[in-house]
Amino acid sequence: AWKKFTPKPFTTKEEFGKETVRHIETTLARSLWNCDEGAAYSGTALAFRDRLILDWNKTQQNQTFTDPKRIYYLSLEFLMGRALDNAMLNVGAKDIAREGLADLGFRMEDIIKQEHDAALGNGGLGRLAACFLDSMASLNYPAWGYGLRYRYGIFKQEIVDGYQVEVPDYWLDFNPWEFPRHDITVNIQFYGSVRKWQDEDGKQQSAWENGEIVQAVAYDVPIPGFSTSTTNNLRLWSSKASGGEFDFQKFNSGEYESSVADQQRAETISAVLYPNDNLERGKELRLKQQYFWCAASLFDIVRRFKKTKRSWADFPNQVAIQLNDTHPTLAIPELQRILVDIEGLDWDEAWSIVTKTFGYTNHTVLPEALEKWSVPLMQWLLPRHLQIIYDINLHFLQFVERNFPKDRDLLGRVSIIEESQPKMVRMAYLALIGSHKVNGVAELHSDLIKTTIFRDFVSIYGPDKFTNVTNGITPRRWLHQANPRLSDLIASKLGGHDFLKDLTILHKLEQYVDDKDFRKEWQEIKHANKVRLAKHIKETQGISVNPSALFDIQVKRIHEYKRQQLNIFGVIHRYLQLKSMAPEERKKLVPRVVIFGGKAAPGYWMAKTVIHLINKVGGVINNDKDVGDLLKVIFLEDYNVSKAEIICPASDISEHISTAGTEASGTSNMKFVLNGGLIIGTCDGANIEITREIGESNIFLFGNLAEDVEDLRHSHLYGDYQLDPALNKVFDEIKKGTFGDAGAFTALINGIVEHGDYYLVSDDFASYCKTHELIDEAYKNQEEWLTKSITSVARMGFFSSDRCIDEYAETIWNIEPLMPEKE
Ligand code: DL6
Repeated sequence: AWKKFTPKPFTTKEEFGKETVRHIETTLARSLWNCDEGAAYSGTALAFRDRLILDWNKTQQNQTFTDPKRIYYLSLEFLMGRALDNAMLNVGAKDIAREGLADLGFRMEDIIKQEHDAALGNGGLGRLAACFLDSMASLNYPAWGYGLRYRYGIFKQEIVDGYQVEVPDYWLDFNPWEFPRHDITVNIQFYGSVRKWQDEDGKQQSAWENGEIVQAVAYDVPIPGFSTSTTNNLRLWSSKASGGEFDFQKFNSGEYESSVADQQRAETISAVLYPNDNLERGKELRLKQQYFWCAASLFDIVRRFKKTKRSWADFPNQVAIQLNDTHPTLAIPELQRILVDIEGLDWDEAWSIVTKTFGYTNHTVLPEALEKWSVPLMQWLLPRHLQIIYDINLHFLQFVERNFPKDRDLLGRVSIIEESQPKMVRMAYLALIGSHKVNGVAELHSDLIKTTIFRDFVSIYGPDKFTNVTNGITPRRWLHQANPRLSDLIASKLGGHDFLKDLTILHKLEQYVDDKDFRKEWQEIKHANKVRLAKHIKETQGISVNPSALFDIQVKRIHEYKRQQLNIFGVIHRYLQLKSMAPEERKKLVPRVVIFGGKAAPGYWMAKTVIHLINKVGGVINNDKDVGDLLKVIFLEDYNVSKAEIICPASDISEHISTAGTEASGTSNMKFVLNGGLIIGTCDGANIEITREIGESNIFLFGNLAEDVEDLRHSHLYGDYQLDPALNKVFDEIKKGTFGDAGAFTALINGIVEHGDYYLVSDDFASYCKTHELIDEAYKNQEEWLTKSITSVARMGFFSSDRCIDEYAETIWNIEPLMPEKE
């Protein structure tokens, strides 16, 4: 049914060409003879953007007139990647554009590469938000994303001498995908004081006054749905000094420097994305960013609601707000402030609206990632919000006391305020208390939050407040766009590309698992994708790799819990074994290319040490004549979304090897399997559900289980700790200086040998290496491997972000799709 609503954006290549040339000549003021790939990209992007805007306008108009309940997705990160390819595929005119560009003398692939990634996120959490935007638009949900328009996205990573070096990512030189809305601004207040008084009815009133004002300016990014004209909006806020460029009064009175400084200070708020993944640092500017974005977004949401003239009680029937992690938690006291201080509602009435409006998604159980803000900082920056938080806490603790009168300790444990020095505001508790639903992002993770960080709250609210929504990925970007040949092969068997709208249809592929031609083509596609990656490696790293070798890939943020160190120790172990073999024996080995990619947070020294070790090991192994093609180690510089689109289709095996219980879900595991790669993984996050869907025989699981982790950690510290002997040999080799300055890796080794091996590297090492041997054996049987690959893809239907968004819509947001108006 969706098809009939979909007007094609360009029906002929001539029409596309005309529009593109018009933009090159007029919008860009370039003459055609001087049109390079950059200009051709810009012209193409602008031509597509025009079409998106028409759909965007219609969608927004339709939403305004119909006034359905909307979902607002608040995320401090949106890791969008490139937009042009996505826009062309979603509106369905890529082939026409390809022909039109060819007529102008350009190759589509070269034009797509001109675009700078929009990298406004760190990793999985930000990319999940981007997949959700795609799904919400594709499923016609009336949805808006709200985020920050960082001037600098996640840093660019360079590897110099084996070390990570960070380079700023200024991405806004030319960004055709955003629309500045200079008419949509919000004044945001910081600092100041709270005035309290009693009104004529004796009611206590509060006003937040005398603060410093910064202006939020809206930038809108159209989000096209796939094969539908629904085009939603992502609104990103940019900060600006209030009252224009700079203070003219100061300027005129000779205070030029200070007037410019004020302007710069205001603009700093949206300047940079904090580059931490699963780690909170408690920096004042970060808290400012959070409030700035929450306040601007809520003002906008409330303004839109008020235009409908509905009563406040209707607010939760019209508005659902999802908090992507605790970063937007300040939206809770902010809405309460708007309702009580500005709109004059009673506290209880307001609080009932607030809690019905918000839902909170937790993305981690790692203690170092749980946000806390110091009370003195909050008092200084947001004095009224701190009072409101204290009042929320008071009401909540009174409720707990009534229900658990004999449990004094419980009050301290669940209080929003941690009684430390200084006192801290526990943001996860505030998010939980202010929301009607709390969800984790994979089954194990959703279970774990109930037994660990939120255990007491399950007793207080009962289990129904907690739910699970297992993550998903958009098959449009992660199959159709990243792996067009595989998408087309699947379509040729399933009678078209409908599976991109309903991924469960993939199950029909199992019928073809024995079809010889189909199998052959499947294998050829995988090989071609490996050749494409090998070419990228040669161009960027200067290293030749054999595309017939087994490609073993681990790409994700570098973090001790994700255990890239386990992988590189495993590589060293393989290398030592290989070196100890006679040449004839070596011939029997399966050649491997082990590929790493990912950024370490700039201040995360241990993660940077792991990158350094990988590069040093690569330097030795890749140049060892005994090894030749049997083992290569590659560290791909500056991993990002557009590189992931080349990498994911090219794996034979990918690694998802976190210590059990630490990876909330993981989503690259889904991307790799959907592209026909098998995985080696621990029983962690979504690996567990992937196993259930695709079958145990199609995945290589290893390692200790989450339920045993605590005991093992305890035994390391207090029991008889035995280091794995093979791992010990690996350490001896590092200590000998085989991979350069041994001192550089002392802390990494000591963390395992002397400081309790928190991430259980030694406990899992034997089972990890053994499982890699099984992988080598399995890879020798290419026919069976191929069967596993096809079967796994056929069973991946569950992991579409469309399923995930439908679950949120039904169980948390209570919203319905709004079909686009008929043409
Ligand atoms: O839910 C998206 C993603 C999960 O797939 C990862 O497993 C999880 O580590 C990540 N969590 C975070 C949370 N930290 N912060 N900030 O990024 O979420």
